[in-house]
Amino acid sequence: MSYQFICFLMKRRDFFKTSAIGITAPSILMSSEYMKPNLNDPIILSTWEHGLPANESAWKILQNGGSAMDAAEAGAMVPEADPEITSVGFGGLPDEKGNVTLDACVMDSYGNAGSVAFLQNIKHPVSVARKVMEESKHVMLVGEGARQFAISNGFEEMNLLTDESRKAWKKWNQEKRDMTPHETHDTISVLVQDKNGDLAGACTTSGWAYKLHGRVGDSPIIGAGLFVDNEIGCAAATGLGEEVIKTTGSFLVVELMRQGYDPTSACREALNRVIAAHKGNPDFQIAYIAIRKDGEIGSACIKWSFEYALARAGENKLHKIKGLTK
Ligand code: SD4
Repeated sequence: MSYQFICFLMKRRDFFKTSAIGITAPSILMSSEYMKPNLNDPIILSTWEHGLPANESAWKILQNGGSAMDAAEAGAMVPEADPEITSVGFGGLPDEKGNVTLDACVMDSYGNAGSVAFLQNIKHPVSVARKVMEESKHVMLVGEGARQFAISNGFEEMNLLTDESRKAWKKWNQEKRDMTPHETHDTISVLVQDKNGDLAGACTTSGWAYKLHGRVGDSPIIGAGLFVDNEIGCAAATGLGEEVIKTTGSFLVVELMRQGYDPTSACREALNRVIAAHKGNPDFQIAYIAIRKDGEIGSACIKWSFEYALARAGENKLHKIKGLTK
């Protein structure tokens, strides 16, 4: 028997010893031991400063009896509609050819998912993603097909470039400076737990500014930009999508919570894998946010700092955390 295999067996034995119930599937142990649903204490957790107004809008939906999914969608729609936010929806910075192309996804408490990628001329991709989930047999629609689906479901077309974003693109087009991803990345991800303890999430972005035409990031990819498992918890990402996709980041965070990691440790562990793959010194940002079924929340980021907005118990506040690397 190899040393690694003996260690593995010992670790499993320890795990089973410390669990109250005995030798059954770890996920079942976790759900009965830690995963008592957090009831009557809704939580809204969003990325970045624009999470604050998003949380406010989501909170109103919950107060009026809306579900976690209703609230997550309403939250994500706030920065989508705000022309001042240059990384989401209307006013989002375009790709290298000057087209605003949007990615978004949603996931509800029943494990349903909907997503759109490379969508153009529609202000609320998150709502189109929800329609894909609820009104089609599919999970993901992209590009022209997604646009046609949106129009046939009553969404109006509009030009998403503002004067400011057009100016910014023209300036970039003259210089063609390689943008580092963290200069322009500010996706909104919104995670919600409603008063029944049910979880849902939404994620929406215009992606990496001046990206190659056709580029799709992690935000519309279920398991990368967002993942919800109503038994265990939910997680969402912001930052360099290419690296989130390669590690199935949000799914990984939820699976780590299933294995017993608390939400912050789960976010850190998921990021540690990216950090290790980049020899301990990545030059880009990724941040995760997570809610565990029992109401504990967590977050971590790779570099510099990251802010998440947390609405809970009548308070809506921005929290700043430091990166795991310098
Ligand atoms: C992307 N993850 O398209 C998105 C961008 C982002 O904060 O998160 N910005 O890669």
